[in-house]
Amino acid sequence: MADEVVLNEPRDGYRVITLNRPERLNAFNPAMHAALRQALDAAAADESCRALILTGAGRGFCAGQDLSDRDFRAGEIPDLSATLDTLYNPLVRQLRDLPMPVVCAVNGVAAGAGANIALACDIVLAARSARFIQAFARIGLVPDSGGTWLLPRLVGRARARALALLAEPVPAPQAEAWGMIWRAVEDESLMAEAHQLAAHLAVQPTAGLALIKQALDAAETNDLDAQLDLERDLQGRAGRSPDYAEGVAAFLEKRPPRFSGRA
Ligand code: T3D
Repeated sequence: MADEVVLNEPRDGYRVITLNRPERLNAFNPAMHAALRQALDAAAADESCRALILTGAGRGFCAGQDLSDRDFRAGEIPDLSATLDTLYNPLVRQLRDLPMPVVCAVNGVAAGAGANIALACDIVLAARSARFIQAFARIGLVPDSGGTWLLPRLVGRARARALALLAEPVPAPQAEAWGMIWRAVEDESLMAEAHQLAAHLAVQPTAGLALIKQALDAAETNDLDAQLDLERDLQGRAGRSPDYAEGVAAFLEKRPPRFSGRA
């Protein structure tokens, strides 16, 4: 297991996916991209998996692209558009489209694409000692993996610009104060809190939560009129789900609901 670049651990109702190249702060190489995509595919295909935790092994969450794969001494001029097209963009799309909530447990530094992949998750918890760095400008690149889209929406235009242009680290408590992440927690309690959240989400109306994700994603580009129409359509689907009937019955019978998670 120590030589697997992504660990995929099933728990009761959810999975823990761990980036596992700690000697490089879990920087992405092609093998880690492939293993992560495969782990996400497996989770999406598993009906019993109703939430995910994404975290990193060792002292970092993810340092973005593995820069030791970029050897200019060999005369290579990498085609970074192709890397984004084939590796990072499909990964971000896959993460956003998963039919269950993803809790990102940011255990340490999250830099470059590593920061933006964390921010693309549904609920971001971070250890107080973790930091987020839009490291791209330090090496002449543009924030990718959705960073230029996500950051202004999360922290506003002024902060997004300064973060991208200065590439300064944002400590987790600051990220929480700015609304960039859900919560910064004590380092020692990070994983316990992530498990608690995932276990809670794993017994919620999963299909309904997927519709909520869909509505909030669409709201980023829809006008109010279009969003009202979408809410009508999604609510129609939610209202036909067995979990809606169960939620109402549980409320009326004054008992905890037993959600199946199905549509
Ligand atoms: O290329 C494309 O396909 C386009 C896509 C780009 C997406 C991107 O993510 S571009 C941005 C790439 N990432 C970075 O520029 C971040 C580089 N890393 C750092 O700036 C620092 O390591 C950190 C700020 C993240 C952490 O600093 P620190 O002082 O805590 O740790 P460190 O000593 O720098 O790193 C520890 C080890 O991890 C070290 O190895 P060593 O010396 O112990 O053998 C370091 O070289 C290695 N490491 C860290 N980041 C990377 C890395 N090795 C390869 N690639 C990395 N990105």
